[in-house]
Amino acid sequence: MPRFPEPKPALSLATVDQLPAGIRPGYDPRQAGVGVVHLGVGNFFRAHQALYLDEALQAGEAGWAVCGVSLRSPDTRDALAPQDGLYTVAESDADATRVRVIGALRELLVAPADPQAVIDRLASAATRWVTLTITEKGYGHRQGSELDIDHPDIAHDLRAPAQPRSAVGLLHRAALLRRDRGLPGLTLLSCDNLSGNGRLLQRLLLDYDRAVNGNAGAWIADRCACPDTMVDRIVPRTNSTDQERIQALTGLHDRWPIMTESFRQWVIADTFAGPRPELERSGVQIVTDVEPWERMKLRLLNASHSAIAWLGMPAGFETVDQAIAEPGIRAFIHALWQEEVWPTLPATIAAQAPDYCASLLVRFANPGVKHRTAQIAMDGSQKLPLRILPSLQARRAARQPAPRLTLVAAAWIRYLAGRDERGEHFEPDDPLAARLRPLATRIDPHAAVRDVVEQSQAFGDLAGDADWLADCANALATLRRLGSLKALEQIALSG
Ligand code: CS2
Repeated sequence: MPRFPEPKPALSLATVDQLPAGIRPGYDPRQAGVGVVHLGVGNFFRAHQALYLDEALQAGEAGWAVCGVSLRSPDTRDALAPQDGLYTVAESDADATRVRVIGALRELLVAPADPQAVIDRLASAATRWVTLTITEKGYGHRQGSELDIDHPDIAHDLRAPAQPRSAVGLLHRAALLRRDRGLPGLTLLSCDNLSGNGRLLQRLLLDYDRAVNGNAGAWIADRCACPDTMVDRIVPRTNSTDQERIQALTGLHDRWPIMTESFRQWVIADTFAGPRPELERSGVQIVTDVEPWERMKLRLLNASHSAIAWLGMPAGFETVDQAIAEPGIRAFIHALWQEEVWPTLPATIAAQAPDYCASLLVRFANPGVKHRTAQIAMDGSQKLPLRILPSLQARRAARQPAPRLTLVAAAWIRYLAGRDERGEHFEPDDPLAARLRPLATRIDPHAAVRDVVEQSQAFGDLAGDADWLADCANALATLRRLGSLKALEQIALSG
């Protein structure tokens, strides 16, 4: 008879005490007390904000545990509820992997299944903070940041504000209840990679309030705070190898653990509506102005991530560490930063950029974290305007060349066509894919670029810049003809 290995016991409150101190939560999760509602309870939140709040609980600050809300799928709740909300985070670098179990996630809700439970939690007296990671497309805004009343979820909520689906609709409904019940306002922390994310969230809430005649605008503006934030940590989707590695380290079966890097950063503007945990203890930076941090991250980290994804994925590089190990890609990314982005940054950020980028190269090369290029390549219509466009516009305004940024834009358009360099088809992942894919496949590269630029509305005033459109079409033609690596080589030789 074959001998199978003993199945590992499942992680839960009943088994967690088997783990050594330092790995298990150093407090009793049952006593933690929920004071934070998180919208969009995915891997990023679980490896970032939840960890900081876990450390606050660990330090004895009660009342900062989390109710995690999924706005779409029940997967996270289904995986974590049977293990009492506990999950393992592994921090992995070239030298070591360190695991710990997070106890901060105490409740799990699924908004489509029970929107009223979410509203009740948001409107409860115990709730002080709401954190959000709902991705760029989850805000329901137009470029230029006003509320998009045609966005399907927003349009739904404007018709039925008592049964909201969108984050903005849920928050607004809760704000009305809090105001009517005489409860304090909330600190609403957007933790998505958007420019001025807190200000954007506030504006959308006020736009929404006007659209539903809620008369809560003054209450939201005066009582709630929406600080801008900058969040940073590379957190890929979990794969089965990660799960096995982590299980081998803890000896407990976790249905959905997380593998991430050891680096993490959180910068928050110093505007809170009420109490806050002492997050500085965990290295959080509370500052007066987040913009320099946000710019540095979006235009250097996220821009180069997108470049690696759109150029690397169709060329067969499945993960960021594979792509950055290719000398041509590494040299291209370095030149993109140095030649085209650094000169557009304000002096204070530009001075830090060389060190910052050197550390990015190390983070991207981390062999412990398998960050898939296909994951980063998605939602380009939402990402490109924040990551690539501002640098491109600054270069054009200064009459400086930008062949690398232009190639990245062309690479996104090629990605949208859904065909890799071996001729295999794939589904481009973008909220506008159905509209843009047929345009991106146009044989004439000039027509493809013109139409995608126009229809995506992702390129601002570049849509009217005939010289840039021609450069972008030439870059697209080169990518189609030669593939990514040869196209990069051509730029390197001409530079
Ligand atoms: C990535 C980000 O998926 C993406 O678009 O660029 O999620 C990136 O990993 C994080 O912003 C790092 O903090």
